[in-house]
This record gives sequence, C-alpha cells and structure tokens, in this order.
Amino acid sequence: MPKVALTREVSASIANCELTHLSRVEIDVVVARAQHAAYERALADAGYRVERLPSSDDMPDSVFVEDIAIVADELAVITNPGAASRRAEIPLVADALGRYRPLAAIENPGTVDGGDVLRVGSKFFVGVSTRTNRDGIDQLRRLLAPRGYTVEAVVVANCLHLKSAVTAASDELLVVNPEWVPADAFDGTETIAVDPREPMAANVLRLADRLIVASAYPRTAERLAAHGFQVVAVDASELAKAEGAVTCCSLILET
Ligand code: CIR
Repeated sequence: MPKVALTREVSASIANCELTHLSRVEIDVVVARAQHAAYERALADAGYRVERLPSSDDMPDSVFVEDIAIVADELAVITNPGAASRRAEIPLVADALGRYRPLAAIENPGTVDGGDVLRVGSKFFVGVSTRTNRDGIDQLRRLLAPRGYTVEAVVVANCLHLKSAVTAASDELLVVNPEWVPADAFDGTETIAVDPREPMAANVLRLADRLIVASAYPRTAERLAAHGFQVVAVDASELAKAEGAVTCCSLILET
C-alpha cells in the first residue's frame, strides 16, 4: 500500500508562532529546518513518500501541519484551527489532501485543531481545549459517525492539545501523561505512562512498523522499546520551543 507523509516547510517567521504554555525564546530557523529535514528522513526511511508543502511569512506555525486536517480512511476533514493566525494555512493543505481523499470541513463557530484528535481504530477521541470546542467536535461527529467511527470528547487541561497528553503506540496501547489526562478516559484501552521526568513524552508518532519519538525523552522511549516497539528517536528540540512535537509535523496517509 503506498504511504504518504504530508509535511510543511518551517516558516521563516516561526519566531512569531503561537505560544500558550511556554515563554517565547529565540528559535534558530536554520536549526529548526535541519531537525525538520531529519524528521522527514526518518519518515522516508520508514517507507513514506514525503510530500513537503511550501510555507510563507504569513503562516509562522505552518510546519505543524497536523493541526489543519484529520485524515480518515474515507475522507479528510479540514479543520478550523482555534488560533485565527493559523487559518492562512488551510488552502494549500486542502489542495494537497484533495488529491487523496474527498474533503469535508469544520466551520464557524466550530473550531478544531488536529492536535486534539486522537484516532484509535474506529474511535476518535477529541480534546476539548483552548483550540477545539464542543461545536467543532459535534461537527466532526456528524461527519465521521456515518462512516462507522465514534467521536468522544475528552477534556484537556494544563497542556495545549489532547495529543500533548496522549497518543496511540498501537490500537491496543496508549502512551499517556496521567497528570494531564485521565488514563481511564479511553474506553478501557491499555495505557503506558510517560516517565514522570518527561512530561512532554506522550507525543509519539505511530508509523506502520515503528514509533518516532523525540530524543529528549529516552526514558519513555525505553519503556516503549521494552513493550516491543521499534523506536526511532529524532531531535525535535528547536520546534519544541514553538510548542510542537513529533505528531504535529506530518499528516500520515496510508493511501
Ligand atoms: C500553536 O500554538 O498552534 C503552535 N505554536 C504549536 C502547534 C503544535 N501542534 C500540535 O501539537 N499538533
């Protein structure tokens, strides 16, 4: 099955990114771009054809392409990002995804960031956050329920997105920071906790046969490896200053 990873260039204006929980520190665009290229190489090594979209100065957060769409097997839903500054990112992502899936869209007053949307098999868990509201979640449910998916809201506190607090290592195992989201909020799916010294480590990118993790969190990576996962670490430290993690930087299509 051909596999595609949609990514997007690090904007020259990333210094103007949205920040919610972090204080602004200098971001080195050259380093951020080099780390991003290494991330793309990790995707290519895993057998994905990387399709990188261009950016521009009016979209500081464009590299975090995950927030702009939700990819299901039968359709892609273009989001209405909760931060108005990010809406300029929509048209090109919609163009690119439209080549792979029929498109639908979340509309005002609903807002959804893709970082709040966690798919586990036929279940979608969606964070109620500063970016994603109940109206957006209801719209998503109306789009996905007829295709056999369930959509369940989970309240997120103390972190940006649901997937800051929990991601799926597989359909049977979630990686969770229990300080930020209750580990029992996911329909009984088994969970593994991050190492308490690595609160940001719950964001892992699940690929067909491996997990991409940030190299800053070796203890949690060790826990995952002990569960039998092939774990590939990438340095994502520069984009972490913009509150991005490893899932944020791609939209994965198992076409
Ligand atoms: C933002 O606040 O929108 C960006 N600075 C970071 C977005 C990270 N995206 C994600 O976790 N899915």
